[in-house]
Amino acid sequence: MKLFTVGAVSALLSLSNGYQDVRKNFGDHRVVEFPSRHLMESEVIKSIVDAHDGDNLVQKEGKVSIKLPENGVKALLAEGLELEDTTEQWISQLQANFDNPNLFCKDGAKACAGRNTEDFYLQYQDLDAVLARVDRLVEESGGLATTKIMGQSFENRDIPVIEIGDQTKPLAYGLCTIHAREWLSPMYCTYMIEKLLENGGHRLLDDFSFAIVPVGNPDGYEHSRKVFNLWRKTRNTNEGSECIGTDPNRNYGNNHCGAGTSNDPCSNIFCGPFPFSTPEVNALNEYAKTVEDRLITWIDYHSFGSFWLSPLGFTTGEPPAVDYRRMLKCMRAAEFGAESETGEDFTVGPAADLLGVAAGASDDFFYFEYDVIYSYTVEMRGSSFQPPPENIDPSNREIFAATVEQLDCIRHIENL
Ligand code: 0X9
Ligand code: ZN
Repeated sequence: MKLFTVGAVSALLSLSNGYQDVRKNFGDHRVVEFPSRHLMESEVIKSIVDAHDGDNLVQKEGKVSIKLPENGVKALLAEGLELEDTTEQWISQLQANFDNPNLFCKDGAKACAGRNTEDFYLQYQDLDAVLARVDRLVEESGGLATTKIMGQSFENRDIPVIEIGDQTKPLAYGLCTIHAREWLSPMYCTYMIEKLLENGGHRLLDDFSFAIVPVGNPDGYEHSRKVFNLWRKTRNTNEGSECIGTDPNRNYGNNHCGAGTSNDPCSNIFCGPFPFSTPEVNALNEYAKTVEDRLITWIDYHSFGSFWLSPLGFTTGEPPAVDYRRMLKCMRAAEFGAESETGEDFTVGPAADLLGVAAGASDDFFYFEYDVIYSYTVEMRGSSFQPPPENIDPSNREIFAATVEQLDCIRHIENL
């Protein structure tokens, strides 16, 4: 008789809860670490990585980790590169999560959403639980918060935006979960809404209003949670291609399809056929148009690596000093806020200088098109997209503390 292994049994038992075999998800892909991220500036290397749809997983401490198929690795080695193969570390880190019975709340959306604050953030939550909790928070806010549906995703899911406070005040526009696999992000926006509404309303509401989108890419998030944990993009079909999805953070209308993007629908950084081609990013922008005159800050919460990033992203270098001085001051305030809360050390600066060039992203778009000086991308903590769930609470606390410091800094500079 053939016996199931323990892993296979637990896989079968928890299939409906999104259990995944990370090694199977990887297929023949490997993760290789480059000793210096500047190697990525070489045209030869860039073209090999692009030709194999290399997935740039992270850049940290001058190094870069790229996931790409075996053939791509061979092509890089043929160039004489010295690469460290970190595939096994990645697989074991990500798989440890799925083997942890406490990774997700499995009690059903209603029960999960109804947990007390401490318990809700002990585990990752799926889309329904996140949105059910947000609904409950809004309902119980005594009119302090309201929900608007800003649009629908490609698969026709509603995308809610939560408006908090007096919507005539300067507006902080916050986005979570635009990249599907960055699971700390939906947990954070839910927490931020909770904190802003707690005890009759946070003091920040004296000077600011908020518009918070907890899950900007609901189709992708569900796919990452339930089918393929490293899914990044949206889930739209692409004409003339078998490949699915667009990188929503390459789909904005500033330097669309410029450097650090791809025109290949199979790429993880596919910019889409035209700006705002994805209904998700289009909805974010249509909403922005309706609040344009009040927009004071844009914050796009991603993960991972602990960065607080400003423009420029489409090219290296700083924005004009008159703007960058203010951007930097408030990034440093955020850095201080995070560090004081948990000791986590954030690196701050222009996006392209720190992470490499990537055009068509939200930070540049809000800065250039809507003149939002305080336009940021945050990369939350961790050494992978799905750090163990014990990270959720400290991540929430440090990012909220950082956001509060950032807003206090803006208030101070702009005399609000
Ligand atoms: O590449 C991105 O979209 C962001 N990193 S992530 O790993 N979360 O995908 C960084 C975007 C930074 N901003 C610009 N390059 N403009
Ligand atoms: Zn991201």
